[in-house]
Amino acid sequence: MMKRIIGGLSALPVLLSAGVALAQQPRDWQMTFQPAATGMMEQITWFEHYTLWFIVPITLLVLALLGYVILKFRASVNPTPSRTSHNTLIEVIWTVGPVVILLFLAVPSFQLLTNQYNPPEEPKLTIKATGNQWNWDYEYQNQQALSFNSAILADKDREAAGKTDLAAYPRLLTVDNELVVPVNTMTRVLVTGADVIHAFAMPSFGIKVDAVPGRINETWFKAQKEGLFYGQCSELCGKDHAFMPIAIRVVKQEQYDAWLAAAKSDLPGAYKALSASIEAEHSVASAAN
Ligand SMILES: [Cu+2]
Repeated sequence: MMKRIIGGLSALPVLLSAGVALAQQPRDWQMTFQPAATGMMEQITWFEHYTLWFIVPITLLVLALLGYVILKFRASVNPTPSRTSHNTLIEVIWTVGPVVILLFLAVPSFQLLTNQYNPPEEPKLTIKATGNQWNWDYEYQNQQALSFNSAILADKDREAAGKTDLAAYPRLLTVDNELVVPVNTMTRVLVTGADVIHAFAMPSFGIKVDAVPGRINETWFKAQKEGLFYGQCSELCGKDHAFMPIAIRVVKQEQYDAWLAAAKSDLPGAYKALSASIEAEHSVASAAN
């Protein structure tokens, strides 16, 4: 077991560096969050690290105290137990200490929560995501609306969709039609459900919001990195809950504009042109390396 853990740990940097060129998705033996692609996820990651600075020492302290008590006060070396039942100083310490610790946790926690509910700027793009059993409907609420369905890609359709590379298009996460958004653009997401409660979640963006039938929940993100990002429905929603992935492709503004213009009349063609444009860019980049 230990060997497997250590093996997994040593493989981590390799996996992480391999991940840079690929899509952002869960990895084998992943011990941490996925790398942040938004400022919000950076804040969440910071808060997680910060919290660990409290959790780890407290756990070690309690473990050490327990060990000390178990050894020092075991029956065999302590035949006549003390009858002490109160110690004012210790009682003050173990009341005030946790209160102070909770304050240190509460302040940044509420700050984070406030930031999540207060987008720093007006959205430039609004997308409505509707959860269905078991796929998503996306609606771009621009001057000219665009809407389409996004469902898990069946293995038999991989070839036709040009998504045979399992590293970039993994099983259970790849969809037929990705959500395409421009990089560094304030994006508002309106989330609702058509049948039962689903949840729209994108780990590397730091967003997760319930899709509740009959009401609209709102969240936002501003993706700072280009790439393909994977999330999943995160609310048990029925037998195919595990098969309604979310894929967001973050591209350059020009690529987004071209995709959007083409998508209105020819959605598959728009994706083909977008992939070609991204691939051309990558081959230029790797040639330059
Ligand atoms: Cu669902």
